[in-house]
Amino acid sequence: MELWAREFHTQDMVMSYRIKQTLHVEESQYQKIAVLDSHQYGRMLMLDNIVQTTELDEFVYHEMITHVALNSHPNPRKVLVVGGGDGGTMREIVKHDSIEQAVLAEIDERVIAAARQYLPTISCALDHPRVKIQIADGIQYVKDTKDEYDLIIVDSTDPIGPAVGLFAQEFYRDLFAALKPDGMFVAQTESPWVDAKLITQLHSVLRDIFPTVKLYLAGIPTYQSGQYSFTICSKQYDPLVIQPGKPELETKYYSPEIHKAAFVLPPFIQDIVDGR
Ligand code: AG3
Repeated sequence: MELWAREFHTQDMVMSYRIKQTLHVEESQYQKIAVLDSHQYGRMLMLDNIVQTTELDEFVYHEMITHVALNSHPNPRKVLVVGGGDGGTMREIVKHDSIEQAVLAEIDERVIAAARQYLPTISCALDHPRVKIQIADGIQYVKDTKDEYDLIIVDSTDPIGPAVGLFAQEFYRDLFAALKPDGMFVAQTESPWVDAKLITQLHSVLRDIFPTVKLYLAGIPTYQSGQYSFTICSKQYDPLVIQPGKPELETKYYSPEIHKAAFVLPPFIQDIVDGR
């Protein structure tokens, strides 16, 4: 028997994966959690039928959502990750010796448990001594925090269901207040091919809040269209400039050259960012 898992990337576009084995399926308080072993991409975590991460391509996303900000901030000590229960973002953050504490605010502890059990290469840093796990609603957590973090990373799923509030103006205002006066904020902001409107709207909202707002790109084959975007906002530092004295990182996608190249946008994507 052939087993296929599929994700609707849009109403009109489907991605299918041939599955070797279903490792785990559960319905948590918040969502349906599945870990499947696929032929093409290895083990993958799905939440409500949306692929969050796969063993084969996760490094692109996790390296790019962390190292661009951590290398353009001169001395990041305290970082907050909203979402990110699989632990991949934390694994990259703890590569930076300057980090004294990295807090994970994940709403669904079952995601953490599933990642711990079935995705050890991704979740391996969750027990790191500088990592602190808070089972909490990230929106409320950020609202209750003031002037505390050097960097906040929103490692969320798509803006549907419980994640809608993570793409909202009120949340971004709270985020700004939760950051130190020289803080930075990074979020995954979907694909310019299928979510152009979202990117235009987010950038317009964020430019009213942060002095610097930039989009950068990475190739992530299991996400819609394969070309994915991140948005970085900064109160003070230029996100394009790698601060002096940063040690070389052990990475598979990120490099100092990629850091700069990722901000080079084709004109049609620049138009999306500028709302033209
Ligand atoms: N969160 C990113 C998800 C977006 C993927 N969207 C999709 N496949 N439709 C990733 C979490 C990894 N830590």
